[in-house]
Amino acid sequence: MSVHDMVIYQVYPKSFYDSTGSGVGDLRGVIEKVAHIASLGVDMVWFNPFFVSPQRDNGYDIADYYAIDPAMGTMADFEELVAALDAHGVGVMLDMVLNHTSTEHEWFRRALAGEAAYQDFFFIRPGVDGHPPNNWVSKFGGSAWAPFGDTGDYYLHLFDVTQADVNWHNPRVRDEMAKVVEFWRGKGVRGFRFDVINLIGKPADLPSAPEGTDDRAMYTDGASVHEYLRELAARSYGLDPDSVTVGEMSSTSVEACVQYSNPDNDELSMVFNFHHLKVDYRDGQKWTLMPFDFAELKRLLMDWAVRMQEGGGWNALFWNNHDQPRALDRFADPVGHRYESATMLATVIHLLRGTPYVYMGEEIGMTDPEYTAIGDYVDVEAINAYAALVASGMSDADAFAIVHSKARDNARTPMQWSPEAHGGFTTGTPWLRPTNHERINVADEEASGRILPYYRALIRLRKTHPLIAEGTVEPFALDHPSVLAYLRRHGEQQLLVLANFYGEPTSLAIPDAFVGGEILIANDPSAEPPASAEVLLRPYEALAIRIPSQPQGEQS
Ligand code: TEU
Repeated sequence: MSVHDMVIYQVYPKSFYDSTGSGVGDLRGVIEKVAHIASLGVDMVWFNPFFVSPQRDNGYDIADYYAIDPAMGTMADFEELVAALDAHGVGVMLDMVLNHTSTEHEWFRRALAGEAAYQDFFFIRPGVDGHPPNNWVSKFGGSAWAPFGDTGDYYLHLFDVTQADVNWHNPRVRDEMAKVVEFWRGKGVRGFRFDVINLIGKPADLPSAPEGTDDRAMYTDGASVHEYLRELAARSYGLDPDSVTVGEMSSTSVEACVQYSNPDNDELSMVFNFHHLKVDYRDGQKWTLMPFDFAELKRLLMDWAVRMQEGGGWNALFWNNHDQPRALDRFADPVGHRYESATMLATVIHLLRGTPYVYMGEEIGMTDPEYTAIGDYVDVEAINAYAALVASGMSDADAFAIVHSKARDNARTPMQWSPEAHGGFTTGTPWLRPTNHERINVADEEASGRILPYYRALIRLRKTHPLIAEGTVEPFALDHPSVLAYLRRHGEQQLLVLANFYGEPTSLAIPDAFVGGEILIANDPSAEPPASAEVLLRPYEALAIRIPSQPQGEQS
């Protein structure tokens, strides 16, 4: 199977379905909902981490890579889940958090207890004049260094203080990490998502960032990442033609991503980057409020599409994940035009060059929750950010407005299965509260909704049209103020994809060749083949026009 015609579904297990009434989702809950996943036509499910963890960062703080968090189920449940998905031809992708471990991991405990061999598993350094060893900051706020017990030394944590960065320069660490991947491959797992994997090549001397420069440049996409990835591949997934790997690349560059994902380099199948999801950050800062910059969004999406193609790289395509507020709320209109917005955004991603990912709930047009108090949020990042904003002198109301629009919890609310209590997610008290399940839920979508069928149709198109899976991409009408457009070509065939990102109608000129072309898919069921080279688009309309309309040897 090629990753080019795959579509991957993301499940946040804590919030998918609770089979026990504990208020937290679990593996048996996913087993109960396999039919929903399979009905989408996806090839693989990426599960966020469900390993043993103190849950300081919702499972991204792993204390044991080989065991399932008892709150989520047992190894037998996991094996049953793999089999249940496999029965529908759906594979499993696990989240490998190999850049850091929980400070409750045995390696860190033994390091703290004084075992030198394990101290070399982490970055432990003396302070400088009573200050941390360098000026790096944690992505969750504050210094990236914390006291290492009472030794007077510090350990590095680029994320939460309980997530200690692991020293990949140590060959024993690399052995251990390859063993982890092999263990899960032994359970039939063929997909791996590698968390912030472009941070594993930080220089061993951990230099401070020069005054006034961004410290991320010091540790991101470091020279040795590529070498370590190739080594990991060679020891585990590298020779398996069925393996699917995706690296999460934090603050990366196209050049680096080409290298990670060009098949000739034997590193990864594809990469996630986040540049297009920072177009509503003021001055590059997440904890701000700003309407999204459409021109920049377009420029970034098209620039990455073209440059990844030129370099033979492969992108993972996504609007949503467990770290991002819902794209519907950020880039479109979840109130007045929910159907059009959801399907327009989906069209843009699913017809592009790359592998689309659907984040649970996206397929029914789920939105950010309508929370009203800071107490509704549980994510460590949101809580730290709120405190920092208030400490900086901002009013509670302004700080709340920012958290409300930016918090990762926006994506983590339970999957809304039905209009019943807690969206049918749990019979207990949900760990995070859904707010609009009476209006937005799977049962209603199945009965009479239009978003879910549209997702199924889009996913099917990739499987039936090499034009979508394999075609080249080029931007179209880059200067248009409200339409994102691109062309795909494959042999004789061409596809023109148009998406109006705004609530007002607009028009644009298309190449004459597309006049009278076939509508491959449109979110307006009454859309007709264009009668002239001037196409009128309704609010949030998405339209894909194909020529020639009846290719030989391909069924639509
Ligand atoms: O996220 C990496 C990452 O860079 C995030 O911190 C992202 O920038 C942030 O969430 C946006 O606000 C990965 C996981 O996806 C995330 O859930 C983890 O918290 C993080 O790594 C640490 O493992």
